[in-house]
Formats: sequence, C-alpha cells, structure tokens
Amino acid sequence: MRRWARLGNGFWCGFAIVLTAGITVRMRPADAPARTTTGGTGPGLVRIDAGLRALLPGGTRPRFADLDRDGVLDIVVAHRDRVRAYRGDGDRFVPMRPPLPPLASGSVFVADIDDDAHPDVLVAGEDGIRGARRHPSGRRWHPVGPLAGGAALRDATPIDGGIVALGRDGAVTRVRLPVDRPTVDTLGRVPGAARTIAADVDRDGRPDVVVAGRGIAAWLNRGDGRLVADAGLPFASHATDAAALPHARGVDVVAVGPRLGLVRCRRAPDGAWRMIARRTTPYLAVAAADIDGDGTLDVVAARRTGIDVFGDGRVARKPTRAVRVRALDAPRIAIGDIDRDGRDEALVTDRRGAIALRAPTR
Ligand SMILES: [Ca+2]
Ligand SMILES: [Ca+2]
Ligand SMILES: [Ca+2]
Ligand SMILES: [Ca+2]
Repeated sequence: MRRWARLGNGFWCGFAIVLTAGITVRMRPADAPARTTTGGTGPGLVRIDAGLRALLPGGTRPRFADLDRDGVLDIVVAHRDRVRAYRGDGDRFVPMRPPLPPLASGSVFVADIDDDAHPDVLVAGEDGIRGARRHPSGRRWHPVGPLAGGAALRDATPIDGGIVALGRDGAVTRVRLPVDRPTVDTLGRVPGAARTIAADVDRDGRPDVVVAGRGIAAWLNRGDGRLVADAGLPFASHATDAAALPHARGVDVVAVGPRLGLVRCRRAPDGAWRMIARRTTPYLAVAAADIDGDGTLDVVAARRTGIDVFGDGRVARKPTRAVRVRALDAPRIAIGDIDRDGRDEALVTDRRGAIALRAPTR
C-alpha cells in the first residue's frame, strides 16, 4: 500500500517473483519512462509494467474489480488454460484465496449476479456463461452455470437483472436471473458482432444494450423487463471493440476497427444515430478512462504500434497523450485506478504480454 502511494514519484523499477505453482508479483516504484514518447499535443504515458507483465502472459483478458471489497482493486485474468483471480494488497497482486473454481478461459466480466452485494466472476466462453459466486464470508466460491444455453460466446455484459450474451454466430441473447432459474430469450442477430456493452444511449437513466460489429445495434431498456430493438447505425466496415463514453450530456458509444478507424456515435433524442466524430487511424481496441484524473472520461485507443489518449473524449482532435509500443497482436484494454491516486491506469494486453500505463505526474 505504501509503495503504491509512491507511484507518482518519478522513476520506476519493478521486479517480479514468479512461482509456477501460483504467480506472486511484487512491485516497486522506479523504472521506465525511457520508452515513453510524446505524441499529439501533450505529454506521453509512463509505463508501469513492473509486476503486471509477469502476471499477464500473452493471451490474457484481464478485468479489474474489488472482489473482496477491501477498497483495493483485484484482478481477474483469463489465462489460456483457466481463469484466475489475484488479490491486490496495495503493492502487489497475489493469488486470491480461496482460488476460483476451475473456469475455462473466455471473456471475463464481474457483476453481482445474486444481489448479495458481493461481486461475482463470470466468463463468456465456449460453452456459454460460467462463473463463480463469492460467498459473503469470502471463504468459498460457488460455481455458476452454464448459463445462456451453453452456446459458444464471444462476449457478454451484465444489464439490469440479467446478462446479455453475444454468440459466435452473431446471436444476441438475454439471460434473465435469478442464477438458479435462468431463462434465455433471443434479442436478435448481429452478423460479425464483436463486442457488447451496456450504455444509457437514450438518456432515460436505464442502461441499454449496445452491440458493435458491422455497425452499432442497440436494444433500449424500457425498465419493465423489455429490451426493444433500436434503429442503430450501420458501418461500412467492422468494429472490433467498443466502449461507452458517458459525458455531461449523455452517453456516447466509441467504436474502433482496423478499417473503421475510431468513431464516436450518439443517439439523438429523435432516435437517430449519428457519427459525431471519426478518425481513420486503424485502432483495434478502445476504452473509456479518466487517465488525467480531471473527472472527465478520456478515450484510450490501441493501434498496432501505439496507444493514444484523447483527453475528454475529443477523438476528432489530435491525441493528447501517446506512447509507441512494439507491435500489438489483438490488443484489449482494461481500466482501473490500481494505485488509488484518483487517476485511471490503462492495462493493454495482447497475445504476447501486457503493458500498464499511467499519465506522468505533473
Ligand atoms: Ca480487493
Ligand atoms: Ca454476488
Ligand atoms: Ca480525464
Ligand atoms: Ca491511478
């Protein structure tokens, strides 16, 4: 905890102890703004890959969440063989005790699916949604699933009293809870769908379902259990990732793809979707995060050889921060304020490893 508190104080030097029986990672400040580069109109980003790189070998899809509710973010990692959880104790991540029950790899998300105020771990993978519910005592996990009929899934997101799942075949289904008596209904089909998120796109205070693929498809949450298909917005090419971008006047959707570039889309009160900004840079992954800690969400986007930050989500302007990286292969971005300094850190993973980045201290 004390070491994390010093995160902002200049140089970094990390070392990692890796035990094959269970990875233990210890982090110390110091090391490496050396490869940080400046891009766009502002300063770059500082790498803090220290221990996280050892924790996250290639192919991982991490999520930050405070699983044990001690105020310190923990991390759930989908390794190739199974999903594991690591507890953050302030200056390192250690294997969580008890460990998660065996869970095959897939797209990880964290949600309280049994309404006991304790976060549960879910994985959308080859045989539907499986997961583990944390017992309030913290002493055991209860296996969950398979939910969603056991179909092969690409992604899933929690939404009001349920989960929306994206099949490999493009089917969009909703799993209604409770978890011991789930029901599944089909919302529709979105060919090429890559990512589903919850976002209040019609600004009525209820999260809606957004699917990004060859366009934005949306289902509006009427608040009475119904999810009603919305007009959406077609793209000329595929999105590979998307993020909700809440701002002062509503919630936009930011989507990226190698041919699509980066688009910011908004649903007008009349129901029409519009692309309000676009860049042609071939981005592959995107996330919303308050990297500079000013209380406004920024857009973090990963392209093959770099990671760019658009301050306040102004994607039509030059990146306000940028860092060059070695070629990324199918990157994903996880966001969390892991050092608890009020500014989000971005963890970019790909098939070969992980890079954690934060804004430099002013
Ligand atoms: Ca925790
Ligand atoms: Ca729970
Ligand atoms: Ca910000
Ligand atoms: Ca931080």
